[in-house]
Amino acid sequence: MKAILTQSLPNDKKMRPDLFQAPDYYLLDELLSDEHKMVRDAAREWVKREVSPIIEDYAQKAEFPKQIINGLAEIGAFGPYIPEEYGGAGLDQISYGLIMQEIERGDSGVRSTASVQSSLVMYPIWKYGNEEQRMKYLPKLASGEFIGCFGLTEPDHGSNPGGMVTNFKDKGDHYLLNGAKMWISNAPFADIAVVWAKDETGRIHGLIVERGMEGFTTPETHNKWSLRASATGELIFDNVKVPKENLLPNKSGLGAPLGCLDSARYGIAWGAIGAAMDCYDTALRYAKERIQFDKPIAGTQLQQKKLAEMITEITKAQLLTWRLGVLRNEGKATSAQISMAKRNNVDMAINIAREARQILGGMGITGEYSIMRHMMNLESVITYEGTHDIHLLITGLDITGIPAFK
Ligand code: TGC
Ligand code: FAD
Repeated sequence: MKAILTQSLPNDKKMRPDLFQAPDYYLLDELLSDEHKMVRDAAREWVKREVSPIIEDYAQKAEFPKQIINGLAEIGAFGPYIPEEYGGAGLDQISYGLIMQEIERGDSGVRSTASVQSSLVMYPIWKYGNEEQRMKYLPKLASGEFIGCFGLTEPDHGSNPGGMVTNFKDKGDHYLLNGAKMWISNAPFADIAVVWAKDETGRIHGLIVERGMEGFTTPETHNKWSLRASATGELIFDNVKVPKENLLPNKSGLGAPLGCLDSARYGIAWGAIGAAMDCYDTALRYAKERIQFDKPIAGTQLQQKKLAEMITEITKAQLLTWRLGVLRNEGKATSAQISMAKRNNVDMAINIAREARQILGGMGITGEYSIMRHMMNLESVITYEGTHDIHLLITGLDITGIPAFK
């Protein structure tokens, strides 16, 4: 192998050239429309051109590459399924999924930024906001002029967001917001935050909080080993005066934020396939080139077992997710079906990343290849938007009718 060659390159060129070839073992392209393929291919090319060459460097620096925001907007990653009248791309759920797959093939942190913007910020404004709020925020979010974040999780309420303590009081001409959110993607540089808080009766509502409001701060969370190219932070509300017109009027209760999660979890189910495909493709190419004991390691039964199981799991996940996309297009997908796909696909991807890393031996731990970065990223993906355990309990509840959370 010529592994040593890239060591003399500047930091921003340290990752190997992106030679990605997408696996399609069951000819799933035949299930896609021309529009799906066009949207997917545009995102794929953009990731190759704009993300792959720089992402390792940004992950090493633990910095979000802000220069890609315009490109994300151009490929339709901000509001893929939001109607065009609000600046969205007006695409269907399969196209949305394919965009997330391609972006996460590059990096889960970049997909996070797109997921949060689309499903956790634009979606609630579109679905739960009034027309004035839609016109004020959605076009700017779609173009990337505004970046948003979503504040649900609190220091003492992660898996159980219904216990949140962040609250607001009606002060006549405004609301007074107090509390704190943590682990919030995009928080350090977001222009607006969709924040979930309880009113004086304990009912949960969404509020749009804008950067610059007095008492609102967004300290960055440092020292992450995962999602290093995504900015994570806290949202602190210290007597923040929120104008009354910033309350999302059309839905309240815990079901409102959870409804946004359905859309984001669906995107993650597709995204995880992208990360898995990249790990598989990298490992397959490496195994065919790497010679040990006078033959390619791809010619050994042990490595073939790993590769064969990877492509099997990817193919199963592709089929599951495509079907889920069809159900979502028909308005028939349930939250529990989405949980199953998120849980299965992220678990599939993390296992593939671990196996692929082993196929690369020592080279697998370096930043010359994407695998270790995917593996570390997926530790967040398996935790956020509902942990692996919580999604299992959601399936358990769905099939037995008995909640086992408490
Ligand atoms: P429960 O009593 O079951 O439900 C309360 C109300 O919500 C409704 N509901 C849903 N509605 C829409 N979509 C869903 N997926 C829903 N799940 C439940 C439910 O019908 C009920 O409505 P109503 O009208 O009867 O009041 O609530 P619970 O308190 O028992 O909790 C259930 C549980 C544990 C499943 C839920 O709290 C949960 O999903 N916990 C996980 C929390 C989570 O996923 N947090 C994610 C934070 S955001 C994030 O991680 C972003 S990362 C982004 C990135 O960087 O990509
Ligand atoms: P906990 O809820 O404390 O869970 C700890 C462990 O206990 C887990 O293994 C869990 O599965 C298990 N557990 C919990 N309850 C049960 C139960 N009833 N039965 C069995 N086991 C249980 N949140 C946002 O609101 N917005 C964001 O943008 C956002 N971005 C994030 C970005 C990153 C990088 C990370 C890491 C998190 C992000 N989150 C965000 C928060 C994320 O959603 C939470 O971390 C997640 O919901 C889990 O909450 P927790 O970390 O408090 O873990």
